[in-house]
Amino acid sequence: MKKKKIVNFLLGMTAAIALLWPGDGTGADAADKTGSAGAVEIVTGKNCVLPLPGDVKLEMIWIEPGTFMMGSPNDEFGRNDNETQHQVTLTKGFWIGKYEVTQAQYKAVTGSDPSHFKGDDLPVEMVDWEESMAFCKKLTDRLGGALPKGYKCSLPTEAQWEYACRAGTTSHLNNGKSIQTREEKCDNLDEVAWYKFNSNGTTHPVGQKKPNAWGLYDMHGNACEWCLDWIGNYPATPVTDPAGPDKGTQRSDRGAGWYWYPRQARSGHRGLYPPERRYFYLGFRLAIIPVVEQNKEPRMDTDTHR
Ligand SMILES: [Ca+2]
Repeated sequence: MKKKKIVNFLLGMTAAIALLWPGDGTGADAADKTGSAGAVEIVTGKNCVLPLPGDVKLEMIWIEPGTFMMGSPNDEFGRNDNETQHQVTLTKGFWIGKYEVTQAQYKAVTGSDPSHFKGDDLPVEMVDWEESMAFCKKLTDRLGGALPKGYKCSLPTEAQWEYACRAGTTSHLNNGKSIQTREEKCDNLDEVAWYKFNSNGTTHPVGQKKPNAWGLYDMHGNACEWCLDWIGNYPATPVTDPAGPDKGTQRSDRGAGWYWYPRQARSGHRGLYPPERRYFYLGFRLAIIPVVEQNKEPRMDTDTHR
């Protein structure tokens, strides 16, 4: 009997620890990886903090569902012709990282740091699209049942990214202001971004510039951010839960980075790269997104360029 009680006790402890990291391996493994990070609480409608291995945390902001105008008007300064303005409705809320994924977070999850510029609080860069998605997949596996039903860790779709970036604004930038220079210093951009003319040729610790109205930092500048979609043409008509075409040759990246010029940092600007590319200005931002039937009809493959 005594032996049975001990076994039951150990089983109970294992279950308790597993709650900290549902879907993880053994209790001992989970305890070793999570330290004293505490329980995961991911509830729709509320911000959450993901405890990563080694007491590293990752803050996520809840974004309500809604409708917005994606892309840019025809007369927007510095726009490209692949930014056809159209109405987008996102039927479900989602979470997106308060900051770009940092090197400390990337190391905690993957055990490696490929970044060119080194620093725990700097955004991770030199990661290709597959590696960025692998980070998200590892977190989905680790969080397991702690994720709300029907949600997974992922890169955000372009639409989710732009909706979160704009935070209700329709201006060039998410501080409600405009860009008026193509290849010169821009004071309006300086408020919210590290870019070509204030970065001193390097990434910067995340969260130093002004956040947008929804509390997100560095949506403009610092590291460019991979998004989920293959690049496709926008429709001119309203669309619901878009996620780009089924296939393509280039994945989207948004927000521009420390290396780029003002016009490329606009909320509506679309960056694009083959998924295997790595650059010292290209990282990503984690999202927790609904697994829904995405509308893939309105966009066609295209090879538009920066
Ligand atoms: Ca960024």
